[in-house]
Amino acid sequence: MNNNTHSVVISGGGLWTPEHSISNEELVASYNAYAEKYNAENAAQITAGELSEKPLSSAEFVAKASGIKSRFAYYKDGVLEIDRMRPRIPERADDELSHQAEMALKAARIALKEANKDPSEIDAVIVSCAYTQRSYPAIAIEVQNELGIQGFGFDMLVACSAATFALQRAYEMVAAGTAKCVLAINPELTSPQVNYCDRDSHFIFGDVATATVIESASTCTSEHSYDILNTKAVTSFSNNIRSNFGYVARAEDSDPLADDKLFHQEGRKVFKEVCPMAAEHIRSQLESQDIEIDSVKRWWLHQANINMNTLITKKLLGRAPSLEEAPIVLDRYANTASAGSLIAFNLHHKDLKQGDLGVVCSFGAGYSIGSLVLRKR
Ligand code: CO8
Repeated sequence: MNNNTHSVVISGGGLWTPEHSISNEELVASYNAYAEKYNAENAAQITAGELSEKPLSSAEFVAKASGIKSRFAYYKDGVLEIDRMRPRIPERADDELSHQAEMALKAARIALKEANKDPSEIDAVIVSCAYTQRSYPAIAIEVQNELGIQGFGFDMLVACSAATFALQRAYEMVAAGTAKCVLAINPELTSPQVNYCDRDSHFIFGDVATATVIESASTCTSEHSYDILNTKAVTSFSNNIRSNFGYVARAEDSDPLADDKLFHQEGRKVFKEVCPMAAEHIRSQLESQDIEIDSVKRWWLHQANINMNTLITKKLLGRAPSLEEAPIVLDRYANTASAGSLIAFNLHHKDLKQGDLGVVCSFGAGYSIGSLVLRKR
């Protein structure tokens, strides 16, 4: 828990949306064709009880259970091919810009413009997301190099809370004086980790990139900026959302393409356990700041499931929030790992008036919850 005694602000945000999208109908048609082919090809083993039949998916179920109607894809090619079921992303040579750096740069350039900042004024770059496509050199250092930024950059991974935790680290760096102006970027390239052959999770994720500029109020010249009044983070270990993808797999002689190396979860348990944690987290944070819950004008919440968001805000407000109060973007974007709350922020903040309060909050894998209380300047 901390108080903003050094006037640290968010001075700009950037959102980059990939050009390709995949509707529930397209995704489900492809999954069902894959499942029917699998079931026909393995009919004897399924009848003998040696293999389980692949159940069929439904676009209506997906929309009702999750609120997701569509998702964006960095590369759509390959995802809907029933003999592939994963994106076909061309490999790039070491001297070419990496895919994630490309996504990061697109969002970063928008954020810099919004913040009215030149790269020469940035002195730290954080790339924070659910996965980075390699361990080193850091994607952040590649982005730093492309933008000609002096100073330092590093990558960090905190799954669903990568974006909010990065904002908190940026806040602390500016408050402590170890950086003057920080660019925090979330290139969420989730599609390579989605198991498009799994009925229960094939619909959940989409690709996107968000970026945010954090600096001292004394240097801020942007039109829309927010005092960071308070930050709060918590983690609590859970295996209910997991991916075993990692560099040790080679030494373990395990199958690098096995299902457990992709995103998998106990969705029901996550729902049940995370909602009360998130609601209590926000409630106690606001209470510690003597902020009445009803005085918060905007809730930029993590976007994993519309029913989770409704339940959390109902617990807080005692009523369902309007879409203006708690914007939902997951109908178009799906779950974008850590970027969801910042997509909501980027699309829904410019109408706020000076003094209006808002809360950014992420919740999910880890478990992890990260939140910031903001006030429009
Ligand atoms: N089509 C049709 N029917 C289905 C489907 C489908 N696609 N899927 C499930 N069903 C069926 C089930 O078989 C079940 O049938 P029955 O009642 O006969 O057993 C019925 O529908 C209900 O199934 P569930 O209980 O599984 O359904 P829920 O109502 O619980 O909804 C959800 C499933 C949508 C997954 C829901 O549980 C949920 O959203 N939970 C929370 C999930 C969450 O927040 N997860 C966090 C995600 S992690 C994250 O945000 C970042 C991680 C890092 C990034 C990873 C990038 C790849």
